[in-house]
Amino acid sequence: MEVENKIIVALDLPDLEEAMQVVEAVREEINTVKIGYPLVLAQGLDSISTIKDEFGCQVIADFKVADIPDTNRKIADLTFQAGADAVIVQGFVGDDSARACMDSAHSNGGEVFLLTEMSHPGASKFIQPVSLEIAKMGVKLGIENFVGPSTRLDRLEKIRDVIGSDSFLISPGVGTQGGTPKDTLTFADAIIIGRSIYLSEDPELAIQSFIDSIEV
Ligand code: NUP
Repeated sequence: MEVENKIIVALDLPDLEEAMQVVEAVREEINTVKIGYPLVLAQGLDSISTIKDEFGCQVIADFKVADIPDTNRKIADLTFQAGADAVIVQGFVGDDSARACMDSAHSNGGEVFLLTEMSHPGASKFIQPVSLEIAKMGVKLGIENFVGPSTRLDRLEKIRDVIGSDSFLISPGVGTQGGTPKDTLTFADAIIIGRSIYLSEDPELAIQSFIDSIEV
């Protein structure tokens, strides 16, 4: 995926107006936002096109799709038809489930991000032991976009080694979860930042200070 800027803003707000205000504040610095369940469950799937139409930015739908292939296909079709440019898919459900999302992406002109290892502490128990296998599966399937944790750089490095330098890797966990932008960008192509921006009193200043910390 082409993400012009190194920061993707996560909009985990249940209020569309507030989410739009955050995008407005950071619009000069980003071309891609990530929308997940908090916003679409509260405001509907139309939030995707509302934000795209207003700001002309790309939208990654963070639905962590993790079902049987047939249901995955339906979820991905609805997500792309709602205007999403990409959808995040869980890898642990297996290659057939991931492939169903890829088929949908192909038919709808969208892209798939494969989630390898998650960033929260609990991910170390069940996902971490298989995350490199998940990454390998993604490469074998021909997936080009991956998600990996900024909170465990040793793991992010290993994921990068598996997916290779040509794959596109985005990394959540920067800021509130403890990851740092510059270190994460040693291995990732872009970082995802949510609360540290959208809960800030001044999201524009908050993103600017992240950008400054990348540039030093
Ligand atoms: O492993 C993951 N960790 C993670 O935080 C995979 C994700 N998709 N996310 C998402 O990234 C999470 O749901 C949230 O939308 C964003 C991080 O937000 P924050 O911790 O910066 O507020």
